Amino acid sequence: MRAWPASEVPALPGKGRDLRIFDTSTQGLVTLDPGSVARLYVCGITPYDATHMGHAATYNAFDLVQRVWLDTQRQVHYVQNVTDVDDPLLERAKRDGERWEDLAERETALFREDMIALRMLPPREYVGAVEAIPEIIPMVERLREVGATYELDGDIYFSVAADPHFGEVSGLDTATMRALSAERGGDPERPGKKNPLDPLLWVAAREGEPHWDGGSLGPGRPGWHIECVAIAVNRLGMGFDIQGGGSDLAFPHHEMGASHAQALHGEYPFARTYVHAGMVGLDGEKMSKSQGNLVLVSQLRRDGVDPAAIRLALLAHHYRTDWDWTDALLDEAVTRLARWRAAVSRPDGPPAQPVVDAVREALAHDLDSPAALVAVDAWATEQAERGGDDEGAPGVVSRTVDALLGVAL
Ligand code: 5CA
Ligand code: ZN
Repeated sequence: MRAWPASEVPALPGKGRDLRIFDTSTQGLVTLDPGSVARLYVCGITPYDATHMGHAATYNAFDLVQRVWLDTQRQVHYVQNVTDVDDPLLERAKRDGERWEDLAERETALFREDMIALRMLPPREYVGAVEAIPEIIPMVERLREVGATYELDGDIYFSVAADPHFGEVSGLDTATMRALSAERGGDPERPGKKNPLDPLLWVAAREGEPHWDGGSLGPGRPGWHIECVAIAVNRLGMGFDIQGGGSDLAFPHHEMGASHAQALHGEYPFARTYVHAGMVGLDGEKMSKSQGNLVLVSQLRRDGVDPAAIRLALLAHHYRTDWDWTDALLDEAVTRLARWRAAVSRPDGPPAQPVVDAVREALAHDLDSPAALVAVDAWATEQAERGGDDEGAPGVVSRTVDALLGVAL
């Protein structure tokens, strides 16, 4: 699948610091040591509705990861998927009397436009579930060979008992796992399963649903978790640096994905760290396509909102906190953007290096974007109140804000 064009990342003086980030699996901060090519997998959209602020906030967090790594003069091998065949997409297409392929293509195209507008750097590889089916089938076959699967009325399940490390990503107790499994696409109540938590690897063809020739698996379509495992492991290998997504993916999606890969390869771990962004809500409810309580990036753009202001509104929250979208947040971001733009429009100003250092420091410390904004605010205030005579300082600040925060002033 085609990704989207990258906005330019200006070079900054000096070099950034190594990223320390909170790992869900160990519940602590980890200093990553990614080598010359950092490896990042972020779970992509299920394209049945447009990008909302929750998606945008999650992709913003991982865009910061990529930008911090680029600033340490590393390359970044970033892979993202598109879940372009799955139950919610099929249900929505059916409801609206549309071909599921058309729905997926249209919403993916809109997502790309939103990502470009928000200045999110693209993944190096952007891969759809449908195009990954030829990779998924042999993986399920191998899982069957190692004894990690069983069949139920033609459907193929993964046995969580096959991975001794099952449960270590999310660290949840069984009752919580069971409740979340029911909420998030699992089928813990289905009779005949060995463990209620066992997830589907291959869904046997059903009347009126799309299916593919699965070879020895029979006609059907892939389960959700194996999709991301195939796309990630075949491009990044085992033990890549960060598996990322919103906190709603820690269980079951990332837990199951890790177990699929670990059982398949007999190697540990799937990812070195599991990083999760908080949930963005509206009026106290998680913003979700299924609930329909959405503030859409594309709608705000149509209303004439500057995407740089949307991005500043996202950056005003630490990525791990849960927060609610409000119109007031957007107003604050619009004001901040105007102040920053005025401050960098002069030829000289207060020294820029402290701002570069502070933004780098803030982001390297678990992506503390609110602290980064405070540093730029302080410089803009100084510029407005007293000015400064460092020639070129506004240019350096402007490039810092662009390179590290993805905001073009
Ligand atoms: N296609 C799967 C991942 S393989 C999926 O979860 N798609 S999604 O469209 O539902 O979500 C895309 C990304 O946005 C995921 O990382 C998800 O965790 C994140 N996300 C969804 N809703 C919110 C929200 N309200 N706040 C923050 N992030 C969210
Ligand atoms: Zn995923």
